[in-house]
Amino acid sequence: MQPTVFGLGTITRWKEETTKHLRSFVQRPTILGLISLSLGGMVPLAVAQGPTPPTQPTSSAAVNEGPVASVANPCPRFSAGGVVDNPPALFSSGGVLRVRFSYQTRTDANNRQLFCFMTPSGLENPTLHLHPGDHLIITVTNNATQGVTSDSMGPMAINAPNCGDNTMTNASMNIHYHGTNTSPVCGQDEVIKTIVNPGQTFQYDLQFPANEAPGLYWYHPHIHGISDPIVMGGATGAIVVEGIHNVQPEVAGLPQRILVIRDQPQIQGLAEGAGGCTNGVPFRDLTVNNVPIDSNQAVANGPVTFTPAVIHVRAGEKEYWRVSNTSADTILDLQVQYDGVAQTLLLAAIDGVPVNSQDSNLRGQPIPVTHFRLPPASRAEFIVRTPSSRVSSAQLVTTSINTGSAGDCDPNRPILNIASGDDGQAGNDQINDARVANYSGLSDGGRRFAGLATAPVAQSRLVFFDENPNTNQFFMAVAGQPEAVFDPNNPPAITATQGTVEQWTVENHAMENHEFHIHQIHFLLQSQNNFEINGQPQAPAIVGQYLDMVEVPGWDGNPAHPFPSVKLLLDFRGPDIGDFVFHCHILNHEDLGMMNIIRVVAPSNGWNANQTRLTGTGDDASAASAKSSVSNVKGVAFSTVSGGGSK
Ligand SMILES: [Cu+2]
Repeated sequence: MQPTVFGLGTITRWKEETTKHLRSFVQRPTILGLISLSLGGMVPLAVAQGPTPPTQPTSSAAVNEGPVASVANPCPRFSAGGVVDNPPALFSSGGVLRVRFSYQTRTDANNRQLFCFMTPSGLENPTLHLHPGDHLIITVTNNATQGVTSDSMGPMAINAPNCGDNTMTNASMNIHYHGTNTSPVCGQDEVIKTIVNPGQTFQYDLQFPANEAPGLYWYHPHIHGISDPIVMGGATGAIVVEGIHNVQPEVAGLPQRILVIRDQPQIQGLAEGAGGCTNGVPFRDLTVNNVPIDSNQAVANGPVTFTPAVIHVRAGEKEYWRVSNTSADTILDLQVQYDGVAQTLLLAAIDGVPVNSQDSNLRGQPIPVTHFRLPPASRAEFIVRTPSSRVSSAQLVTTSINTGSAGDCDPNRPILNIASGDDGQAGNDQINDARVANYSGLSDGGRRFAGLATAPVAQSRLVFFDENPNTNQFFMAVAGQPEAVFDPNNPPAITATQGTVEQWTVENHAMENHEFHIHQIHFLLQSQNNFEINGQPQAPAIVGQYLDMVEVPGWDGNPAHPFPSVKLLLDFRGPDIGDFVFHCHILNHEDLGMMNIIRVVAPSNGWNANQTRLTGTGDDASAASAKSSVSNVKGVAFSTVSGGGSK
């Protein structure tokens, strides 16, 4: 059957290279679409409330609490040079954290559009503290008074089965729980179909696995086409899965800082330097915990300066810094410098997983580094020794980054001035996440990836980043398939089997860096290949670790040079089945199409969990499973939106 084109849209973006993008929305009649989101017979708890709310489902775990009213003075921001405190924090109790969010937008004095999640009491983007096994129940109302003003995309129909509304607009929102190994079903960490439009209320009930690794995660909206301006607008917050003190005992009892680094459109609209990044102008400005570090060029073509934010520390004391790069587009290369000398940081966790904690023994082993490369969406947690009284200049900086001939220039710039003095937050237990809990015995609870390195590989695949500079299309391509920009109505490009391990090679065919992310699972980074021959350094400390983000540098364009690539072991041994996405986490690229869908299906004939494939091809086995699943789950998908389902 010929596909039917039923919609066209254009998107405008800040950056010249991506100012125009033509999307064709292709409806593919497919039986597989019918089971999207509902594999495994999970019953969604989510509720969309329009102007005429349908009957509300309830369950013991999730009680509908009604719409969340708009909050006055939303999305507050601090002044440049301000003191950085931990964000406000909320803590689970009795296995549940209930949160009510009003999603709002406003325009700041520099005409930048801000976005945020506000609690009814006025907390902005609070850090959500949970324990493994807890439920995170979020009732969120989309109170955005206007859509993304930089976006001219028209409404787009989302094919059934739907989760919430069935029309995606430039004012839609949803929430992704980045890095969490939670379920991709409607009402949990589902982003392909989940649509909450202005005036609507949606309820999440996210169950964290009992063996979730203790560490730092984060949340943000994930609507395709507008994720970049929304994340840059600031609708992001940290999630802490508690317990790292019993996996990396070195961090137990230390003063703790939660540092959420964001980016936003540059305040002066300065142009980046051509090639070589010579003029000191960054692509985006940074903020840390909403204290801005705007670039400032006082004289045309003159030097660009930055005013760092400030923290107060006690001299010569160990602290535990938990840094989330919640930038939309900005890669960081973090370094702590005392009088210009790079300090040794003890890296305790990457992307929510304590380093060296999954295999060999129960006690993780921190990794000493003098800098750490943090792709957008990645997290680094490390022990810092604060400067002694003899140090005159102490800073957290990001060193200069050039992401390739088609990429961006980011100069060396300061993020924090580290000021000695005991008047700061460090050790201030009045703020209840200002200190890591005390050690209370080694934990075996968070080792969900143990044994991945030696598990049999069920399938090997090649995926790659590519760009078409003539059409400004960005692709997350799968070898052997035509390149296509993302469309939420497309069928999955890859079908994998729950219970297996796959080895993926991720290449970069484009001439700028891209950042690989897959939802729902982590992967073991086996190797970084062909980086140096393309003029790029390997990132330190990440080979052999369990990540949800990895950077693949740009190709240098020399036909004699192989593409840069990374080799990954993907862990599908967890319980999650369903459809979810893998994409570049430079969100500007994701919005332009650099995303694709994977379906994980329950094992069927020809497969054994944790074993290699026995007969047939993977796709054959998946198709057989999908067909049988249709009859099992038909009629279940989202019927509870008007039905009254329970868990
Ligand atoms: Cu990218």
